Amino acid sequence: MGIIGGGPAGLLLSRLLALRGIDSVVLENRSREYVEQRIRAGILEQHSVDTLVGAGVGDRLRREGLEHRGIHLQWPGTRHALDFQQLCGRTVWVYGQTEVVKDLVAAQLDGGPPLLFEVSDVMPEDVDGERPRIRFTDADDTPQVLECDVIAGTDGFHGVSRPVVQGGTPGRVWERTYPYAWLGILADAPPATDELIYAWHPEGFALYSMRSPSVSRLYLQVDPSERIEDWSDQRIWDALDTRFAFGGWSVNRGPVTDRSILPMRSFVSTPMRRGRLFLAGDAAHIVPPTGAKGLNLAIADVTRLAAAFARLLQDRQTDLVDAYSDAALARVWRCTHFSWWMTSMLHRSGDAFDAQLQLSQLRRVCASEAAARELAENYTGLPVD
Ligand code: RFL
Ligand code: PHB
Repeated sequence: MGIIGGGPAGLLLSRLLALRGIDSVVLENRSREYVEQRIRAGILEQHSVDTLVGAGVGDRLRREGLEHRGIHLQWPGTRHALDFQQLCGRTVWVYGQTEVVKDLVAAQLDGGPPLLFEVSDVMPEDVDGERPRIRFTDADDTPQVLECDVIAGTDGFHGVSRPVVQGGTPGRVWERTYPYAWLGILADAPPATDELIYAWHPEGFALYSMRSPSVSRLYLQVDPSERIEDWSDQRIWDALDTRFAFGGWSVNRGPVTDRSILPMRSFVSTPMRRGRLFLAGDAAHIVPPTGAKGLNLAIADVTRLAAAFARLLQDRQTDLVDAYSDAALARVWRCTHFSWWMTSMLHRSGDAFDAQLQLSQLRRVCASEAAARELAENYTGLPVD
């Protein structure tokens, strides 16, 4: 079978299929260096960890990943710890998406199915028939055709697969663009906190995250029209100090090694299938990063898809592929709601009434075990059926 896109979704799908004895070819339009360096997500739900370990790519994750029992919620004058382990019996892990991708690429190149980098002109064809194919140009500029039983479109938000699905199925797109963006930095500085801090502040949201005991990952809410050139290191650190201010505590500074501004949107494209072409991960849906759900949803999608493909190709039963889109979308919408809710609770809208509602909601989450558990269950990931 053919897999378009070698991000975490495509690479993990190929691995899960190989373990079930199903051949695949992964087509990636970027270079290996590029996909391994792209800084993105950092939080893995327990079921994502279990899936990676079960797929035989969890050794380094278990050695180097940092298990986190909870998060801190903060607003001026208050920093409150939520203990996920106590609230719902589950935890999350800090382990960079870059590391997940490196582990998956290494496993694939070590005797796994073919993974072709730097391909171009990728196009799925005849997806409504029994024998779809993918046309592409390989890294040596030679046109190629890959005949497939089924095709997975795991080519991210800007890929070619979603337009093909939308072109042939009655469906629709659901979208919300938020009037916020995140300025994210990676810094060689030991995190000054044991758990992530989600901070509400009148000047805007800030998030204190990390990648390792010596590397911090920090985010600031900024206006989407902001330009990264206008943010000097000094300005970034000063804004972080202001928004995280709490007693005598302060943010640890260090050399900034990466910086970017990211737009925030919710996006769901339904259905996630046309004929023998199936979408998974960011190709079908995007969530704002506030709930740390994007990578975890991509992993949940391909776990479901691998089982459905095995059922189709090995048992010749169509029940699981037929159920795939609706079942995956149920989880997608839960995560879409949670990510929207976290985003709405924590970001400065500029409206004083909104600010009072946000503070009331934050106080409620910290005062009521039921409200805290609702956040904890969603953050650590609801069980996969
Ligand atoms: P990806 O990672 O975008 O991979 C798609 C791959 O397809 C390739 N591609 C093509 N290949 C062949 N032909 C074409 N025509 C192609 N077009 C594209 C691309 O080069 C790429 O390699 O999608 P995938 O695999 O679905 O994975 C999704 C995740 O990357 C994404 O959801 C997360 O990064 C979102 N996200 C977070 N998710 C979490 O679960 N926890 C987090 O803490 C978290 N933090 C984040 C995030 C995303 C962020 N950004 C930059 C959007 C923080 C940030 C800053
Ligand atoms: C990250 O570490 O990149 C990260 C953590 C939590 C989020 C989003 C991003 O909600």
